[in-house]
Amino acid sequence: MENLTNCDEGLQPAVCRACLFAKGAAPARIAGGEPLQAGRPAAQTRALGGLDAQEPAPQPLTAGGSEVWLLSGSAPGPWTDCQPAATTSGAMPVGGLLPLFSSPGGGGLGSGLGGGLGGGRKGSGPAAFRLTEKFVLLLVFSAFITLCFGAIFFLPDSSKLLSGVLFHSNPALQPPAEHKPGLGARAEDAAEGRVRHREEGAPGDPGAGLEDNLARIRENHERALREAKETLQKLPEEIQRDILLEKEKVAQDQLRDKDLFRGLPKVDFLPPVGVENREPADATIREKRAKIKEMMTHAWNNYKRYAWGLNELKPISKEGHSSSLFGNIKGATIVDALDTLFIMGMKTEFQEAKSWIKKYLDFNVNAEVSVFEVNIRFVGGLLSAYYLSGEEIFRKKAVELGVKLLPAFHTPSGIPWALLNMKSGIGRNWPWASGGSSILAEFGTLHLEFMHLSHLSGDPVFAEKVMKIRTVLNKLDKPEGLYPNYLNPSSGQWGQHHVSVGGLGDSFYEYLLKAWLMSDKTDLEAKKMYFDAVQAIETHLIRKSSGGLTYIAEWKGGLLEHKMGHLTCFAGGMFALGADGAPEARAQHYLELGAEIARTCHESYNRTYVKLGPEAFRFDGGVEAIATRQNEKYYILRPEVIETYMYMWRLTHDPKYRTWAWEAVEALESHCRVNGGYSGLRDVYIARESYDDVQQSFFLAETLKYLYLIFSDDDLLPLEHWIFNTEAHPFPILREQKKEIDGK
Ligand code: DMJ
Repeated sequence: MENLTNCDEGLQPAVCRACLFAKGAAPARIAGGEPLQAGRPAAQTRALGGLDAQEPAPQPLTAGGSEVWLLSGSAPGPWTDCQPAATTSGAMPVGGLLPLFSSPGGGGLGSGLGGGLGGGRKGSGPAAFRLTEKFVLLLVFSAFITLCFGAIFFLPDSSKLLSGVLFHSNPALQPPAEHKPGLGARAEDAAEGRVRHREEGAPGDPGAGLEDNLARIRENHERALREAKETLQKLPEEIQRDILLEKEKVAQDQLRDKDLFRGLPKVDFLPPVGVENREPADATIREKRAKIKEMMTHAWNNYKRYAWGLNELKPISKEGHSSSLFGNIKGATIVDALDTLFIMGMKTEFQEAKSWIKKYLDFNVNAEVSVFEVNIRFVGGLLSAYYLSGEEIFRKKAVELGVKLLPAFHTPSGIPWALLNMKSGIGRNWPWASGGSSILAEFGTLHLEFMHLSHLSGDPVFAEKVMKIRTVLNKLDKPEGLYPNYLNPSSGQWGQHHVSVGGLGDSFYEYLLKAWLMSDKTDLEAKKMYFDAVQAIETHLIRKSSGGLTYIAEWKGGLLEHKMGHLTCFAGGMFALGADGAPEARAQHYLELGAEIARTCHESYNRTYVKLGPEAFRFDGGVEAIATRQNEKYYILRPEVIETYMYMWRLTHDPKYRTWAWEAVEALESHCRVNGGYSGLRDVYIARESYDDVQQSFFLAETLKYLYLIFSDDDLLPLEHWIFNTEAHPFPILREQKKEIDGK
């Protein structure tokens, strides 16, 4: 079990698979204990690990056409974690375990069992075992192996064992249990925002049983086999070249790290446009806006009182809430709230936050983080704090974090990993994602931040990384013009053909549109990709219910699931914001489409008891805009519906959007506000409060900010000057972006 325990300790899951599975191994260390870099294909890493410079690659034992790798007991030497049985140094040779394969000369039973079992047969060598004894031993040994494999695959709890041992055993990174509230799962798991990019049927869903887990295991296994085969087809020179390339990349990143601390280039700070924050002329609107600021004060003060410096607040337990999304990075609420504090004029609080960041915000954490979440909340929060305040500390921290995220791009295709250990630079994907794929909404939601990182650091590397993603996407065929949610970073090919404008897909589309807008409308490629995608979405996903509600369904290999997520509701604002760039004849259409989505999402709120919407609602089985499954009835203080109201208000000034936004304020106050802050709810259809006890950082970053903007004049953060990232962090439009970035 020692090796399995090693698999618990933050090693790449492929390492652990390597211990038990036929090929596809990816030892996390090479000789000398140097960690291998993320992005090296699993099989390739195995070959490298075994090579140890001049050593021949370990040869697997071939049995019945399939290669078998065995666990070594506690083999010393470079492969300290897991070791293929046939390694040449420091490992117990296969023959040492299999008497019939042993040669009298050693390395077989004589040196293995013979030396050990032979304790009672002093002086006896290999020949001391008779053929029958050998046969019996072989039988016992094979029975043992069969038993082990049988237990792993077929015992009722084997899925746990496998996901813990083979993939990764850090419980924090196990798939969330968001669909389980009714079954005793913690709603805060769901509430951690991890749910955002997941879909039903993933592990943790009560509907996803052992079968699903085993299917996923098989899928992962097959992928490992595929990768191993690919590597085996490579010539040794190619492998060597890949190693060198990989090493160069790592060295470059290290240099960049050092350079950064020698100082960032001087950047002229342009005073931000539209941050004056004038009081609205209308007294009622002024009052409402003041109320929203009071809500922010309540949320912030309680976080400060009970969870200061931790990631989020548990408003019922009155203590900190740590989310695995951020590894050991701390202070998510502080960083996420910075710009909301700024625009609301909460200067003292902004200064407190700044001092904490200066002293304590540390990215050198030895834990895995979600690249996407850290990017949108931390990089995004720091960038906008810099652009609003001009304080250098925020620029420095943003670029420092950007550099730390770069190893996530060390994959054969350049499509980044979802998860990254920021200390070791080792990355991997969510174990539940189709065939080891990266997620469209995750790798597709880096563009805005990375373009700004290049702008502020003078280093084009960030922009290059995200442009590479685009190149890969543009080369691929899209089924019916749609972008599947899964893309394999090793092969650069799509995974399952599932398409969604909600979880797993959403902000990819948002970032195409905003990339175009943020480039001062010079990034025409992004514009084209956006409008092409929207056209395919309209044709294949957008439907109208018999009650006249327009909704966006999900697409699974050509079949529609008539369900819309709360997350999908952001799309109303997106369609309206994009209207401007559409051909004239279509502009009005997109504005109307935005309005229709806003109405549908408002209905999803209105049809609940608490007047806040569920996580997902359906248009089938005789219902419209209502959650029918218990595990879709929760509300975790999400912003998407209010975000759409904000864009619709700014773009149409139809007063109904302020009315709807105010309804949401009242509902939040009546049902989510508690002494210790604001809490999400487990069920929006019941009168009894069913608190999930999490005050999400995005409640301060997004929900309250969008509400505040709805009751402010349009000249507070005007849309002609600012682009909101997907976490509502405002970035200025990069005027003359081309000159500035290309000119370096
Ligand atoms: C936020 O972290 C961001 O808005 C993200 O893009 C989607 N989900 C959450 C809030 O629901």
